[in-house]
Amino acid sequence: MKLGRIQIGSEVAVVRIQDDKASVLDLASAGLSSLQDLLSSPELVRLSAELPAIGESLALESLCWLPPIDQQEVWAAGVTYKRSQTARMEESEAAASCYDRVYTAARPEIFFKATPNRCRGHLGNLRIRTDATWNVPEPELALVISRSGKIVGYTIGNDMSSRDIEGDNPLYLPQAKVYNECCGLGPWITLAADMPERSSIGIHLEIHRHSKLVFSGDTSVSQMARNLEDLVSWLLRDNDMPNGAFLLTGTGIVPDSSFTLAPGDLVHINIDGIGTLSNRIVQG
Ligand code: DO4
Ligand code: MG
Repeated sequence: MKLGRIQIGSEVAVVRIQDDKASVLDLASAGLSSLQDLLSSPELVRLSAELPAIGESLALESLCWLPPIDQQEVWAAGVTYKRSQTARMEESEAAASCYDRVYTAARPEIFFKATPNRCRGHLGNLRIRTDATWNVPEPELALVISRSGKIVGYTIGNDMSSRDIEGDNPLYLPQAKVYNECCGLGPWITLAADMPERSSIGIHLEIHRHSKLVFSGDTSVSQMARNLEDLVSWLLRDNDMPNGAFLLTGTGIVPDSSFTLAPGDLVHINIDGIGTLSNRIVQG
């Protein structure tokens, strides 16, 4: 089962996606008012399947997708794949030992990534900072965490990053990571029970410029050095999430150092069991 959020005129609707069609869910019939309420319901699986639909089912291509987030905070884990460790050690000689140590330490790197207003959904624009010169998308499996701290679903996250700012000084990490339209989420959430076995989840990134493929890369969740529940338990240590949370689980795909995103680029991230999140890159 997949759940998403769409814009219809001035209204926001929660949809169930099945057989390449979306149906608007009548949340009020179950006393719910948001996707977040549904995701934190103990009856999530049953309600997702059984909530009555309002109106006709809709073709997916015709919809205006919103990121599948209401009021949750978005956090991210870093240096969870060998490729991220290596790329960051190259990016910053001064901070190389920090990345080296965190890759093997018991405590993972976890940082605050975005508020809902900084997130964009499928086909929305993602931004390069005006003061950054070296930028990349980071294609990441995103965990959807309920108010009670359970992984209830998965979506695709794009942890947009300014490598020159982070590489200059690791204390600039929040500025390299958190700014307007810095985070892609979507296109929808696949409920946990419907995901493929973790070790077989592939992640694929393509970047197109003027209709030409300028970068592609692949990884798999099996390459991650961390366990997903362990990451969630670190996130929630002394850190309540009364609205639930999203946790991006780190990138295993980093383009070579000569590559930087340009305004107009189209970034496609595909993750098995979820689908494809596509975003246009803008700057300024
Ligand atoms: O250490 C900085 C950020 C790491 C990160 O975002 C990643 O590995 O995905
Ligand atoms: Mg990242």
